[in-house]
Amino acid sequence: AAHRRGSQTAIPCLLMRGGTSRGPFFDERALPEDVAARDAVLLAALGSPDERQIDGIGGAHPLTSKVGVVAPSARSDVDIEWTFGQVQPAGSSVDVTANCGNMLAAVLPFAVETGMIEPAGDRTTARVLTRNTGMIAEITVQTPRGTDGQRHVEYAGQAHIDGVPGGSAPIEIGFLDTAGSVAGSLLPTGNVRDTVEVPGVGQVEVTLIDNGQPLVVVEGARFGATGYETPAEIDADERLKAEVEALRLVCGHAMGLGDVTGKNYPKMTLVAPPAHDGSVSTRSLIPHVAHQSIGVLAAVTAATACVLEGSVAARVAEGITGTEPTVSVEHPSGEFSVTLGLDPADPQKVVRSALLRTARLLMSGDVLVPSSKFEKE
Ligand code: NQM
Repeated sequence: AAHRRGSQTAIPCLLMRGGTSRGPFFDERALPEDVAARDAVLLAALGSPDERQIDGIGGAHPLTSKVGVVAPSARSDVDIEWTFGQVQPAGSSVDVTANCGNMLAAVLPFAVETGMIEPAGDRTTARVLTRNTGMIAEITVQTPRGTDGQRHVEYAGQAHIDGVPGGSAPIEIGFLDTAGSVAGSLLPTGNVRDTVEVPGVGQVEVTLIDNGQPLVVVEGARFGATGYETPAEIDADERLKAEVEALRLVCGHAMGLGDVTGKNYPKMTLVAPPAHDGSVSTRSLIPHVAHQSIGVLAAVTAATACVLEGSVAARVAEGITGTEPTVSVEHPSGEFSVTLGLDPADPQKVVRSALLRTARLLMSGDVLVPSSKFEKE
């Protein structure tokens, strides 16, 4: 449990990489119950608000300014629950609205590490509820016996995900029912493709879609981008970012999300024909900074867009066939393969998705916050 250490409060914490994201994970019971007090502690732990997060353990980028709060579940259909928190480094709020499939990959390892879940054999499978959206994922991690005869989470292995150097043990993730996570339905406007009028830009064709992550899918070419830029090139292109943000604000209203000026969603996905052997090329803004690869549910949603006839993504995607297509979503550091399960009776309907992630426990101990933050309750 949390305890005093001089003028600070020490809170048990595991620092973990989940997929291509990183952040501290907590047992919910070690944090203040009151949400405002909890958020003050999480912000202090990361060092926000501050662009550099110099007074905390955040990594000064949206992908490394994330937290996970995990708890056992009382539900019979779920083994473990967690809340994902997104903090913009310079921001002063913890956004618990949307999904994060990268941080999700570290939740079951955290639960085994902390004794919330007993390893069941060489492989341990659990159903994990993301409270943000109600999404349930079935996740399998490797839990072989160690030299001490006990079962531990295995982190070492040969599985590679682009965006993370080297190999790791595979973590298998399966999703059902991810449609409408934040926007309420898969196609919140009811259309596979819309034309919106954007101030200063003109008419733009978009696909507004949410199969786990609310996305605006648009051709990079519409903004004079090739769609193959590096994240640094996108981050440096003020004109491109301003036009994409203008589009985002219009699409926020069209998607029923209201004024999204201060919100972390929808994310922007610039698509182009595949540049390598993949199905489609993507560049993501999350929403103001370029993603180094692509989010997990963002990849699921982009892949889903690719199979919907008439969508902006389907127009540039190549080589997707069958009722269980593996869609290779290209991104700035490689590709992300998502296997979609299509309804055989309606191949325009995606009913499940499966993919591979990895994770690693990086540090185990206490994170320290000024006690004035912890006792704000
Ligand atoms: O879409 C970044 C990430 C994410 C979210 C973001 C994610 C997902 O890569 O499931 O994983 O889109 O802000 O961690």
